[in-house]
Formats: sequence, structure tokens, C-alpha cells
Amino acid sequence: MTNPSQTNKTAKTESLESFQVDAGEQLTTNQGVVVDNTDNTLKVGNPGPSLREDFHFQEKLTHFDRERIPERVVHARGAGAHGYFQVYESLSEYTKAEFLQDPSIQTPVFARFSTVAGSRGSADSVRDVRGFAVKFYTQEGNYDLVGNNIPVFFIQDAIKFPDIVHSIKPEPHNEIPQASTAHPSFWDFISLVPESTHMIMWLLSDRTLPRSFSRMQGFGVHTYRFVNTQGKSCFVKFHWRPILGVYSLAFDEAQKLAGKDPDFQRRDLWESIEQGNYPEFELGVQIIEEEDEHKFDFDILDSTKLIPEELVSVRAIGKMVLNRNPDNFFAETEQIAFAPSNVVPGIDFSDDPLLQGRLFSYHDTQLHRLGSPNFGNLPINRPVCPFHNNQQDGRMQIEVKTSRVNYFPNSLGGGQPAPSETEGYVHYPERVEGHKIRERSPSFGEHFSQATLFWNSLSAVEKEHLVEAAHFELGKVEAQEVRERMVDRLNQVDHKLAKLVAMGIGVAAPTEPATQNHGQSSPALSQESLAVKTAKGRKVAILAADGVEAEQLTVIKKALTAAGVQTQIVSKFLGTIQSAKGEEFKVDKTFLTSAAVMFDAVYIPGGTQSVETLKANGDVVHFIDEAFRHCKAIAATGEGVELLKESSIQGITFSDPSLQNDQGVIMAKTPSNLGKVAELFVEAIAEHRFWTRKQKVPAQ
Ligand code: HDE
Repeated sequence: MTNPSQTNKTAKTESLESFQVDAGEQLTTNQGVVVDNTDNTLKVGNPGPSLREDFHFQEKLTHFDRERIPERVVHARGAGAHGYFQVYESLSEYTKAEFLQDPSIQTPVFARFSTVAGSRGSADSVRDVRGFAVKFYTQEGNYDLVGNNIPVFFIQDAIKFPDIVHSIKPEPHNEIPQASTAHPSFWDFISLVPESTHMIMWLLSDRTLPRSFSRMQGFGVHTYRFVNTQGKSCFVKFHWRPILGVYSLAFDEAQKLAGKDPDFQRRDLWESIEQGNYPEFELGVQIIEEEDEHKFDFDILDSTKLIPEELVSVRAIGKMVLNRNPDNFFAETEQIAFAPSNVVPGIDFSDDPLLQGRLFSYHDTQLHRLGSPNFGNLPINRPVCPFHNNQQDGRMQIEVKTSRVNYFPNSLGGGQPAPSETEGYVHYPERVEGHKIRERSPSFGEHFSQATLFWNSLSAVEKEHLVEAAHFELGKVEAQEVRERMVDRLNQVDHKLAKLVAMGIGVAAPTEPATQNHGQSSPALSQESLAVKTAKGRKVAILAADGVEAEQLTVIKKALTAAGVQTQIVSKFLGTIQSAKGEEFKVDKTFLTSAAVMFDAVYIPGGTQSVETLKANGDVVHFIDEAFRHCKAIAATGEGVELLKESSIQGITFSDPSLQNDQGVIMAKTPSNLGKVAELFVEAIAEHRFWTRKQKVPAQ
């Protein structure tokens, strides 16, 4: 059987053709018997009764009745893609992992991105941590790097995982709310667990609202080990950095998207790949020599801590390119079974107690979810290198093993398969000694310093968003004592932060804490430091109707396409619109089938009739208001400028004596220089959002 990651398909353009089966294929039963009718059950006369002997009906229904497997207990909602990973240069100094040696080798990968809390059918854009799991199909076996888009975790010890997850999931009595942390039980738990402080600062930040999977970082979170051929080990932390930069949605935008397009992020991943705009991520490592383990003022085995990049820089070691969509969601994205315990020689574990617990839990959960110890034989989970073992039977054994030998040692099979005397995975022979104790290491005892570091590192806008997020999340907690405990907690992070949060949630301002803010920051933690100014992969709505000025529309559209921007014409009805001179343009979306939240920017070309029609449509004005409110780039040319005046855009001058980008709004009433408009618009789109727009339209 071939592993899907091995098939060398190029990304295909979605067309009906790609979904068609071979000509002449006939519908059969599972036994291969051709079916003559699949629309009516076998009956005695009309209308019935139906007959027990209808084997086709029974087979069709019994299979259907069993088509669901348990969803992942966390990270149930996700989307994935195939691709490859290529190292930049040999890392032999640190690790013997073969896939990290040769820059000419492309290692196939499958990446799955997910939210944590929601069910499999929940919305993509909710405020939540994103999973970032990658399976590398290496020639030495499968290696799984199962990380998140946030570098730290809620808890320090795996035994607390069921508690944090129970608190985050919908409450057990009424199963409310879906895919949201904004509820009493989550904040009750958090307010009683100080080690969660650093993580909840990230959770409340814009990191939990990624614009797309291709614009978020990934982190291995734990400290792992590299081991080289000499048996020398060092500690390593893994980082994924998106080539398109790190960007987030506005919270209001994310919430509206959850209704308008719950598949927003999986659609973006799918469409980007279909359009050849492949998501790319650089893999980076922070290397810590073994002798430096204790030189930090925190324990590097504590997963609630990160190693600031100012202390240990991140070295880019290779690139992952996602260039092929799955052929079948269930067979690949749903059935892929990640496990941090899947490692290859040269990569090893540390004693992080959170990691150690994961080394048990993932395999266990796959046994339950996929229902058989043979899940490793599913095409998406099979290694691409040869593999031999003495395992036999079990549910859904799809291998037909032909040898009589299924034990070791044996002589009847020539002594094989036999453990290797020369290679093979050897666990790093770390020397350990101690007493059996059920305790937390005192070196894990400090919980606030890095939370403060994160807060200090944010820009003013990022801080404003974090405080608003806290008002929302804690505002949904009826229990006054929980809100008070959270304000006390935030007071230990930063006094001003606690006062700002308290103000919005009906809690008295706290008194000055005993310990003051240490004043240190790590610029690399601000999302703004990870911006990459490119318009590539962005989506722009062009609002138009009959009578549109063809030249304006065409010139701007062409310039956007050249910059890698995807454009869609939005009008009242599907079909085509005609320009003033009779040219036809295909309408891609209507004001019913789309919304401003589905786009990064809006353009309104001129044309008296077109603009008059749009002006008379309240949905159009709402479209523009919303784009402005969500701080997006907006451009208008000719009469299009008149339409902007109808909206509640404020603080912008509606004239163009000198054409300029005013807080992301570009207007050319007399569009003599469309090239310049396009240039300014592309620049504005590359800015992503104009968070600092002082004048916002009234809340809608
Ligand atoms: Fe997971 N986690 N986790 N987790 N996790 C699962 O495995 C678990 C943790 C992460 O796309 C489960 O197959 C424990 C940290 C991702 O399929 C389960 C602990 C990090 C995914 C499980 C953690 C993660 C999972 C549920 C505490 C970031 C989705 C279904 C010790 C480094 C992978 C499954 C995919 C999934 C257990 C903590 C990331 C139950 C016990 C820390 C990205 O096994």
C-alpha cells in the first residue's frame, strides 16, 4: 500500500473532473455485486411492506449507522494538508536525525491545525489556542512534532490535564458554551491555579484569533533533546515561523465570521493550496547546551515558561511547504494519529512532567478513537520506510502476514526480524536518581514573572485588545468571587492591567501589589515584531453594479492580482454586470452570500449608475462600515468616493488634492493616476489592519 504522502501528485485545480470516478464504474455492494436501484427499498407492492431480504438496503444502512468515530477529546476541530520539509544545512553538530542532515532531501509531511475546545463541527474563528501538529515521514520512521501556536501551556504536570480540559469544555449540566473559554467553570479553575497565569495572558491576546493557519507561529512548547552521533546531547526548543508573518483578526470580526463562515480558516487553507499559494513555515530551534540547563532564573523543563529569544536566539534550520490538499478528509485529517512519543534517532525527551504525561496519553487516545491497535497501518499513519514487527491480529488487521514466525528469538524465520546491533533508537542514557514523591518541583514555583514580561512586551494596541478580551471573557462569569480572584491574579502581573480589567467587570480596583512590575520586556514576543509586509494571499471585495467604470475596475484588479491578492466582485445578484461601455464582468458573490468579514479589504470603483445602485442598498453601506470598523484597507475611485460618504466612516478627508493613504483609506475622486491608487492600496493591504484608527464607526 502506498502512503498518501508518498504519492507525487501536484496540487490540482478544483474542478468537477477531479471528483469524477472512472467512466463505466458501476455501483456495487461491498461484495462486488452490481446494484440496479439504490433509491427504493425492496417491497411487496406499493407502498409496502419492505422485505427483510433487501441486503443492499441493510448494508447501506448498517455502514451509515457506524460512520462516526469518537472525535478527539481536545483539538477535535481541525484541517490539514500534505507538504514537505527541507533542512537548510546539516545539523549533525547537534543531532543525528537523518532528515536534518541533507539539504537536498525533501521529507514528506502532513500538518494538522486545530482549535482546542470546540467540537468537530464548531467554528474556526473562535478565540482559542491553535494546535500545530506535523508528522514527518522520514526514512528512519515517523517523527511527530505536536505543538501549539502559543509557546507555553496552562499547567505544569500532565495529571492536571483532565481538570483543565473539563473546565474549558462546555459545562456538564447544560453543555454551554460551545468552543469558548468565556464561561464560569474555566475562569473558576484558572483563578485557582496560579501556574496558568502566563498562558492566560497569551490566551487573552490576539494570538488566539489568527487571521489564518498560514499566519500563525507554532511552538513545540516543551524542551526536548537533540543527540548527535557521538552521543552528546543538548536541549532544544522548536519554533515554526510563518513566511507570511503573524496576523490576527479583530475580535468582533472573528465572532461574526463564526456565523457567516464557520469554515473560514479551513477554507483559507484549502483555497490557498488550490491556488498554488502554498503556506510556508520556517522551522527554528533554540539550542541550550546541557551544562547551561540551570543558568536561567526559571526551569527550562517547566512548560509554563519560554526561553526569551534575547537570551537564546532562534536559529532557522529549514522550511515546511504545504502544497497538497488531502484527497479525503476522514481518511487523512481525521484518522491521522499524532503522538509526541513518535520520535526518530537523534531526537529525545526531557524530564518535563507535562511532556512525560503526553508520551502516554496520545497513544492511549488513538486506541480509543480509532478503535484498534492496528491504526498504524492506516495509509496516513504508515511510515514510508520499511517496517517489520511480530504483532498479529487485532481488529481490522489489514496486513496479510505470510511468515509463520511472529516471535523473537526464532530460528524458523532466520532469526528475523531482529533488533539491530548497529543502529536503532537508543534512549539518551540520562543518569537519574531520587525518591518516589508526588510533589511539584520547587524550581517550578514562580508563576508571574514571564506573564509580566509578556504584558510589558505588547504594543499599546495589543494591550488594549488584551484588556477588551478580559472584559469579554470575565464579563461572562456571573460569580463575583471568580472575577475578584482574577483581578487579584492580574494584579500580580501588572497593577495597571488589573485596574483596567477591574473597571470593565464590576470589581473594585485592587490595591498596589507587594511586588512591582519588573519592567523587563522581550520585543520578540510582540506580534508586531513578526509582521511581514506583504499583500500576498489577501482577499479583496470589489463592490460594483451595472454601469461600473470598466477601466478603474480592470486596472486595480490587475494590480492586485499581480501582487498575489485574490479579488472577488460582489454585487446584488449573481450572473454578470455590465460596465457603462458594455463590457461584462462576472459576479463572484452577492451581498447575501458574502460579508465584509470574509475579506481583508474593499474597493469601490466609480461609475455613476453603479454607485447610485449601491448607495440605495443598505447592505452595501453596512459592508463598508464593517470593513472600516474592523480597521481594513478601503479604496474608492471616481464616484466610488461618494459611496464612502454614505457610510459612517469618520476622521477621513473625502478629497484627494494629494492622493494618499489616510489610515488605510485611499480615495481618488478624479482617478487620473490609477497606478498610484493601486500602489497605495497594495501597501495598505500589506499593513493588514489599521488598529490605531482613532475614529471608529458606532458599534453595530
Ligand atoms: Fe495535547 N492531546 N495533551 N497538547 N494536543 C491531544 O490526542 C494531552 C498538550 C496538542 O491534530 C489528544 O489525538 C495531554 C500540549 C495538539 O491530531 C490527547 C496533555 C500541547 C493536539 C492529548 C496535552 C498539545 C493534541 C486528543 C498534558 C502543545 C491535536 C486527541 C500533558 C505542545 C493533534 C489526540 C492532532 C491532542 C493529550 C497537552 C498539543 C488527549 C495529556 C502542551 C496540537 O491525547
